[in-house]
Amino acid sequence: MIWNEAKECMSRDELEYLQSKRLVKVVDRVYHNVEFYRKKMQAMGIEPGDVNGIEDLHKLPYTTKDDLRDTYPFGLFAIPKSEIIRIHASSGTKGKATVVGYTRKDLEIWSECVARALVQAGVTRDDIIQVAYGYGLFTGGLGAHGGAEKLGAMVVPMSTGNTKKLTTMMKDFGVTAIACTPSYLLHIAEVLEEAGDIPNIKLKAAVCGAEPWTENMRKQIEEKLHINAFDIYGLSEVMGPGVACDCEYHKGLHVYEDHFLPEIISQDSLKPLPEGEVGELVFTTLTKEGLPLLRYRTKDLTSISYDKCECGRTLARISRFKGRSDDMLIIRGVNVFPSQIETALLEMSGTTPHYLMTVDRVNNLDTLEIQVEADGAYFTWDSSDREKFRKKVAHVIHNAIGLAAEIKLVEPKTLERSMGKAVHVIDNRKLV
Ligand code: DLL
Repeated sequence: MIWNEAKECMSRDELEYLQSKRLVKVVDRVYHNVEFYRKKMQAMGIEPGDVNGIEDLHKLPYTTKDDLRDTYPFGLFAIPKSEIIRIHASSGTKGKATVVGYTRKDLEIWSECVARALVQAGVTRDDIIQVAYGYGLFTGGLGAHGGAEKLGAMVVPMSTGNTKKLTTMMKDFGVTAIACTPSYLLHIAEVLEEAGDIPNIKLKAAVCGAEPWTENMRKQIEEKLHINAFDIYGLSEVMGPGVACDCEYHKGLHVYEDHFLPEIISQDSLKPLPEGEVGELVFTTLTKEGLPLLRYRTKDLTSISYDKCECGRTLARISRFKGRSDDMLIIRGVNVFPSQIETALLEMSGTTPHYLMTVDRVNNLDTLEIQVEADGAYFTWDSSDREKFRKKVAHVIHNAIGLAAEIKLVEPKTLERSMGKAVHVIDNRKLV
């Protein structure tokens, strides 16, 4: 049985005892196996023996995405590479991907966590689930896939991209559950609606995440498709989808705290905040072998509650996300840092590093246009040379951010210069 399948959760005391035991072990492991942590702890005058339980968590150093970048690709791995059986990666800052590695046991625990989320969404082994997150280096596709297989449901590994095929299979196979981003599900709903196919589907549940969405969007999805929609959260550094998920009461996302120890900290003082206050979510992984992380700063803003949920689960709940404390955008499920564009432009000739991104949502699909200032010489070329160059810029930017964008080359000094922090992004998406 998947732990908590029957809501047989531990008491908070039992859970905290387990967390403490696991924390002591993970601190010892990273101290002895990861030079980065050993050096950091030594610089702070901490030894593994100083951490005897979760009450000592505050003594430990934080970890950031930049630390992963600086130790790229495998510098934070805590186990020989021969034990790593899978790699995933997400966007890093300043041009380097954030690489994460999993041992066999890590993959088993990941599947278990996603299976828990699916159970919370009412999915069972009798369901047919379409996984319409991207497969590949992104953790969404294979993460959801592993959890659905663990549960024993019938998995249709759709991935993203072919909505017509997806809706046809949804009808023909009698698909009962779907895992995809909420904006994509709204798009799917529109396609089904236009074809008059809503009465012809058997969908009953959706497990959506990977991007910000609102309670309103959740309700829209539920009403349009006559299903129950759930909010699943995760990040590749910590594991992937399945770090937390909401239950049928939709009063916050239950964090799988036996594996991921959460804290909410103040972005200014970096000190832990009391229950209920909004701050940055931080995780310490308690069981990961490949890439254990101490106090990883997610940059996601939320609050936490330790009250027992109406569903009976004792697991802490985080509220729907209030945004991020950095400039990361999530466009069509892909994490994009504007600085990646600047880095790419600086590395090529013929452009200046001045750019403006405009993000829109058309038919529930994100669109991205990027205006880039070209060198003056560009405007003296003939139109076919200009088009060739525009395509080159589009290719370079696509490679840098992992996402195709509509590129417009504009004359030097046309983009507004700011007196303060440069404005590089206009995000017109309205999360209603
Ligand atoms: O997005 C993992 C995932 C896949 C989660 C599928 C859920 C479903 P990353 O690409 O590393 O991993 O992006 C992680 O996405 O720090 C949040 O800012 C955002 N995010 C993820 N889930 C949610 C959610 C995957 N339910 C980043 N609500 C995180 C709001 C979310 N934001």
